[in-house]
Amino acid sequence: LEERIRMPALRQRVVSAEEAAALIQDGMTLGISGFTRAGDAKVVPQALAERVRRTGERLRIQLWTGASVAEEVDRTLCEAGVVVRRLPFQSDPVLRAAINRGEVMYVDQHLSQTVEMVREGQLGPLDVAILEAVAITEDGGIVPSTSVGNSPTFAHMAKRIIVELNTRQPLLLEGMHDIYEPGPRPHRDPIPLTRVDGRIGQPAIAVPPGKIAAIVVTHRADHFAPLAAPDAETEQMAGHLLEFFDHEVRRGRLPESLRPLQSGVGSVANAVLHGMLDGRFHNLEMYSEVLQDAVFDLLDAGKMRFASGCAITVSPARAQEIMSRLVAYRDRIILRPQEISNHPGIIRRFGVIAINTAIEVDIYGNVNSTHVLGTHMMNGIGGSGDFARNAYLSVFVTKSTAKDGRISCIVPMVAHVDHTEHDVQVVVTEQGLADLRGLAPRERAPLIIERCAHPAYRELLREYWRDAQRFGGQTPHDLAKALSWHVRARDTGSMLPDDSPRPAAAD
Ligand code: 0RQ
Repeated sequence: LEERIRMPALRQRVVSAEEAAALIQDGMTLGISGFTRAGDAKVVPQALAERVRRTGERLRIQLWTGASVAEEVDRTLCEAGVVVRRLPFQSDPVLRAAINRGEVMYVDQHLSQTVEMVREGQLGPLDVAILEAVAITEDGGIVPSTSVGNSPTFAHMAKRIIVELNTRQPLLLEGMHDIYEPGPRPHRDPIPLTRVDGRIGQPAIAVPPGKIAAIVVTHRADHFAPLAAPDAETEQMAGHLLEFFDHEVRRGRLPESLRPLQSGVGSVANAVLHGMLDGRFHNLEMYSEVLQDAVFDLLDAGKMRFASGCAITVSPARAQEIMSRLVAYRDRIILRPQEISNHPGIIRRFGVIAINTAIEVDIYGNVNSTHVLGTHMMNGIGGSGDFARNAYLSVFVTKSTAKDGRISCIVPMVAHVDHTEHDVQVVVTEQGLADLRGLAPRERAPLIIERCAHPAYRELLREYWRDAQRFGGQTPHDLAKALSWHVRARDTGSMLPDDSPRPAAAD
């Protein structure tokens, strides 16, 4: 323990998870560590849920995180009926259902923005921060584990801090973080990060040691989710995108090292990055939020020179092996707070190529990433908006249909907009790729329909687009019919009119 808690006075603060959870009372706001299931606070939230179940007491909290956290937190606390408000991102099915029943108030935020609001008190006070750490330094600094997330600002703003000191997480993680908090507005200095591998901060989160109210020692591994294996369609999508990059290199618009890459979580993003193992691209850099399996493969293969992210989120199958070889990655990976990994100004500065996933795209290139049929929350916007609006190239990928072909992911009008047409430059489905750069809405529609829509919906979309033009305008729509596909799907389970041929099942 001396190695992990290097400030002797703080060793007195080691308590059980139950004792630490006793600091949390009804009406409080908790800010916990964790980003895409990496570096979550694990045992104190569970002890809290257990206490509520045992005592039957009334306890309602607001829960803030970095991004999605594992079942141990979101599901456990939700099932205990403890969470009344949650931000800024989640992906748990139990919590999602509670959100869609209107029981949990979910604030779906751009991931770079939360801490700006927290620091300026716009979301109210933060009572307790629960932060996973691999070590506490000689002067009380908190060394995060596999993610940084919002932890620096949570530590800075919380009245009290509980540290979950995780001895399972390798101490080698120390030194991989770059903790930097921008100064106050409106006269903030420019953020001095001018290279993907630049260091501008400290290896630990500096806090007054007196603020650390409790330390709980744990030995729990991150609970990562399995990564969906690539299928024929995700491989086709990756193929279209790699061909497009190749084309851009040949035209002299991109170097063979491309530009720093960002990719969302999931199998398409992973398939695209995997495709780069065999491609002509080399000396790649990543400026992203999540570092998944493929990043480690590219680093191993010598194709990627450096990866900057906010979290290491790998598949359970790879986690142990990657963590045991951390020494090989230490000098080629930096983990940053999410307001820096996702910072609009830095993304613009680096000219990032952003690859994110859509639920549906409309014929003009507006993207819905969050709401099924316009009303039901899936996960949240996450960092996709931070990157899409500010990227050198903003790419959105989606399969052309969902639910065995009953839903078209290319629609006349999206039923909820996360990314407007202004933030979307390339759309990719397994059918093909539409390069929308420099095109007006009237030029975008036929391209998206012909290149990206599934053949079973293409004629229906052509028909809509022909009719819509009768109403004129910069962006022609038949407003009476624009959302009729969604209404039909809500009422019948399918966007296809009764007499349309059914497309073959998606797989
Ligand atoms: O439903 O699980 O019930 O089968 O949506 O779809 O195709 O498995 O794809 O797992 O990559 O998720 C956009 C949700 C895609 C995700 C989204 C249904 C489909 C399936 C999942 P089932 P797939 P993925 C990085 C950046 C927003 C945040 C973001 C996401 C389920 O990528 O949340 O990009 N992105 N963040 O059947 C009805 C449609 C549908 C549909 C798909 N049109 N209508 N259902 N589905 N299209 C992360 C962070 O920032 C932290």
